[in-house]
Amino acid sequence: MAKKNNFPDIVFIGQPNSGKSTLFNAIAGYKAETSNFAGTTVEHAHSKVSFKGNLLNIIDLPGTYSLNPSDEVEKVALRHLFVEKPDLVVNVIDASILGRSLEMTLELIELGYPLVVALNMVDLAEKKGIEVDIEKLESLLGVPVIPTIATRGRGIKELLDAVLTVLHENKRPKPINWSKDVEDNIVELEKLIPADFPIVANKRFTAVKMIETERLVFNKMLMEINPSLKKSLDEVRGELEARHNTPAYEVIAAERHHLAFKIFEESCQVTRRKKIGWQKRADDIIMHPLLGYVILLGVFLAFFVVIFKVGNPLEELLLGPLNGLKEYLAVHLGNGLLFHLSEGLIQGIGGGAAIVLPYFVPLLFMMSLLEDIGYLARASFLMDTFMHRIGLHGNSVSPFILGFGCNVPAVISTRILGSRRDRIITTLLIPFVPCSARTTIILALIAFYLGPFWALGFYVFNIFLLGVLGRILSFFFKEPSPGLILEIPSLKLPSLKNMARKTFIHLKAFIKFAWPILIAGSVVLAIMQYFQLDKYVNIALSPLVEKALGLPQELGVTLVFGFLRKELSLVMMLQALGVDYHYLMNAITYQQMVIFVVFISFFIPCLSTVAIIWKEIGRKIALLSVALNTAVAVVISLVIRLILKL
Ligand SMILES: Nc1nc2c(ncn2[C@@H]2O[C@H](COP(=O)(O)OP(=O)(O)OP(=O)(O)O)[C@@H](O)[C@H]2O)c(=O)[nH]1
Ligand SMILES: [Mg+2]
Repeated sequence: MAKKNNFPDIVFIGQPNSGKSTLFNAIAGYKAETSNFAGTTVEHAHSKVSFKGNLLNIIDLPGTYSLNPSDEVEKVALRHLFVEKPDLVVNVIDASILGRSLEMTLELIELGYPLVVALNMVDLAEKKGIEVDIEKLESLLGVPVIPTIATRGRGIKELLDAVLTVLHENKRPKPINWSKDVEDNIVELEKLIPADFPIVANKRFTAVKMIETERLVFNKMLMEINPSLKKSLDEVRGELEARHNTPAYEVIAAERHHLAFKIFEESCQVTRRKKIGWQKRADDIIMHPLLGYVILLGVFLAFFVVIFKVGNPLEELLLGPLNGLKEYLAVHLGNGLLFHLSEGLIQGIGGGAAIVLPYFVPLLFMMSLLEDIGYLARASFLMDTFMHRIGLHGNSVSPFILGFGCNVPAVISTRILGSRRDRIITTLLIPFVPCSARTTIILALIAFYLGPFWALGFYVFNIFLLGVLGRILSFFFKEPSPGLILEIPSLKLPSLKNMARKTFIHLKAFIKFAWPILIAGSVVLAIMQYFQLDKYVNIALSPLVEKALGLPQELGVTLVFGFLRKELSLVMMLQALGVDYHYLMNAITYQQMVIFVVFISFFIPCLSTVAIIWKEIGRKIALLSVALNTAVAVVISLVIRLILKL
């Protein structure tokens, strides 16, 4: 692969099954591309990754046992290493078989490219009772060693930090020390290599490989290009072989093997299986490929319980006195403009309070709790593969979960996403997540009149729609820089102070910006009602409401109220039709009811959501969100109307 750009090339190299591809996928995610090595059919994956403002080109090489190629695939991988000369090598090694793995690390040290060791599978090593003293290993090897668990995304951030440091310092590893006689032979041969000789990496590495790879093509080639050097090489090698009474390549291999095991023994303690701490045991369950998802589902359901067991009753409790106040004012102020104004004011203030206290605070508090104990990062990691399908990263999962409670804190929480692109896509998708207000409508209408299975079906359809829209949006918002490197922190007990602080920071954005807009919007609507402008709204909306959707004309104005707060649509609908909830079906047909719910669910996000998108992401995206939701609502409602007709 020719270098087309000036991003540093980082190759992952290591023995087969050391976890290179797992590590690569955890970093590169959905942006990975595969291509063949020039002139071969051997595939490799590569991806541009942005990390802390640096673009890195990461390449996942096929596994190789050593730097002496033994089959075609290894040859291709190594030719890439030798010819393309990456800017940095990440040697991925299996910590549970450290001694054997270090032999190749030693070879890479000789190669002399900037090097970082990813000590992968430390979980397996630990289970085997191998405890690695990382600092000791680093000092023995002279290169940074970063413990990782690729399957759980652990250590990836630290690994990339080390990569950046080594790149910036352009630090190269110091050559290893051979025994005196081998060292002498290497130095001797090094001196014999002429200046114009095509060396690999450095003369020393070339000299070692010349001695070591007797039977390989390398030496046949040498015969042709430099017969006199070949002669000297044979002499040096002969000397070494005579002294050790073994083939030269075995001398080198044995020394390297010996050195690798010495380093292994000095840096590792093999104990009897120790008792594993609670954090690790908890991690085994939380990140379990099956149980992990069951737990995630449980957490998700717990959110629902909080929303409906705490949020809903709290909301009613709050709105009760406000409604009382409205009635009181109605009696004392009559039906004049003053009453309508104060009604609008109460509506706006109450509406904001009914979002903040019952939903916003508990939801954000729970989310901060999950973040604080370290669960959120793990949930994101579990959802990463799934989220990649819709063009996002795993960490978009927490805004979505929040969205089921209330879209407003969900939009604010997209601040945690790394890139603006991810923030935009996630934000555009959030209004399609049925928030508690919409769930109330779905339950009150679909579940009540058609049965719980229809409501569930609606939910499933909704999630499916999210996926489809995600794919479509990620197609439009292509961006060269991906960039999610999850830091998987250790599990720990939560800090109340931290949680309160985070909740408050997020709350501020709503109180200062969205709430005033909500109040103003409510007052404007109240004034409209006073001047009986709703008639005109109904007439203006009738092409959509009556002609396209086949709903009664009077429902037009309920859509406008739905814009203030989604569940207001329900109340306003009953009011507009002039019926009691239980007699709703006398006024409209089942078809109309379904279409109404579908339309209300998907059509423009509520005013608070639009306001918060405006504030957090920008005006254009807020308008785009309104347009997208309206378009999707119209299309889906029309399709459903067509289906129901048939
Ligand atoms: N327990 C544990 N398993 C891991 C870890 N990293 C990778 N694995 C598993 O190890 C196996 C091999 O991982 P790969 O990523 O395919 O290894 P590779 O180095 O790309 O292998 P080759 O491409 O064949 O050289 C997979 O089953 C992974 O799930 C880890 O840190 N801990
Ligand atoms: Mg692989």
